Amino acid sequence: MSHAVGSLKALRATDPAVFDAIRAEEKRQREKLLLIASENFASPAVLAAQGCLMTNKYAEGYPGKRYYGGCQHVDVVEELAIQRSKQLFGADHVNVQPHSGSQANMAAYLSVLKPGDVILGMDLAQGGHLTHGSRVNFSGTLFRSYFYGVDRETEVIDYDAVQRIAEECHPRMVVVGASAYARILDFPRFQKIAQSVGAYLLVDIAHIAGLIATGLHPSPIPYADFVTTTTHKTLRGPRGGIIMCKAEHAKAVDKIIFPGTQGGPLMHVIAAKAVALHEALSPAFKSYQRQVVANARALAAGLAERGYRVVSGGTDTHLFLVNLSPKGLTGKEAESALDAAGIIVNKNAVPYDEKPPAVASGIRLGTPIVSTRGMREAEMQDIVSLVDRVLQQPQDLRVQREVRKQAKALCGRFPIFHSYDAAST
Ligand code: DSN
Repeated sequence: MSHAVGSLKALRATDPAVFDAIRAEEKRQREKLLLIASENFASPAVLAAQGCLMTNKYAEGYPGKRYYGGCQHVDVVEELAIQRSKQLFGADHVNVQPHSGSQANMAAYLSVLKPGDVILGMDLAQGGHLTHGSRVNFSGTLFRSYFYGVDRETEVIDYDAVQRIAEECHPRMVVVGASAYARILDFPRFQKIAQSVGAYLLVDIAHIAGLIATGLHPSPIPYADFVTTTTHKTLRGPRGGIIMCKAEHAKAVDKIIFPGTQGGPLMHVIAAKAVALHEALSPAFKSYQRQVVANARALAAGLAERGYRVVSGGTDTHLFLVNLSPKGLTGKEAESALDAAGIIVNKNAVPYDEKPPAVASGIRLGTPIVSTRGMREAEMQDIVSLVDRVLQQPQDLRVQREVRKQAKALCGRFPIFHSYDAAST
């Protein structure tokens, strides 16, 4: 076996089926307008690190305290990832080994809770996350979960109601964080609520990590016992998780990640996390995050001007929901018509949705990817026109064909990815 490390030519020669699928995915990412709020385009440097030969190394344990020899170099990248996370977020303690956001949350829970303890999180149906106590997830079967949500009128979190529910259910942990909530989260208020009932506070910043890293959303670090995140959403790194905590929880967190819930860390992914965190410390990353938020605001305002009902009336972040009931459309129909037109969104429940999640009354739109491509407010207006044209006539195949061409042309003005083409010639 002799080939360049990470060579795409080697991949094509060894496994043309996988190579072709990857190349087709690259074309999809290059040519379609991707508005999934939880996705982003990792940089070439992040991709290079994630595809590197550190995948070959076992490194159970932590830097300087491993269960395997030969860990000198993987120790370097893990230390860099830890130091950079601390610098970026200001946390006392960081563990960069969670394979995912779910595993980071599991570790945060199990470091201080016992099965059967009560947790209080945001309702998945109103913008929360599966791992915040949903009955179909470990968090809702291992723990007794209760939920808070948003006010029916304002569609923002009703903090007085959260306080009332906390007093009723006496949680051991209050969980904050969302996957479909567009407004600033009030962390000091959540801390007060948690403290008033003697609960720990866990804040899952997966969606807004990039905004927090750059000061565009207040930080939960001073208020929370635990802060978890994924690294691949607004933070624009590799797919994975990170857990941060107060110094007093450091030992328990490290122990529950390894050996408690995980084995060998993914050292190639940790290397890529280090690279992403380095990028996130740059001034360019702050400008990028500013544009993400400006673009989301422009997109939401543009759609509202065309008569779309934006949940909570707008956004403070990288995403927002559109309630399509007034337009007589379901989220499922909209997602499918837009997909056919080269615009990728996901159907999403809106607060107090009466439709099942697989149909849903809304769609969720986010701007991390289009902003990574370099699009700005003017292009958001182009996207508004394209989305509106499709949703006005969701059955019209001619419209979908025309919009697909326009979406591709718009993406073509903001080119990205050339490597797979280069490898295949
Ligand atoms: N699935 C992610 C999202 O789309 O928000 C959350 O884990």
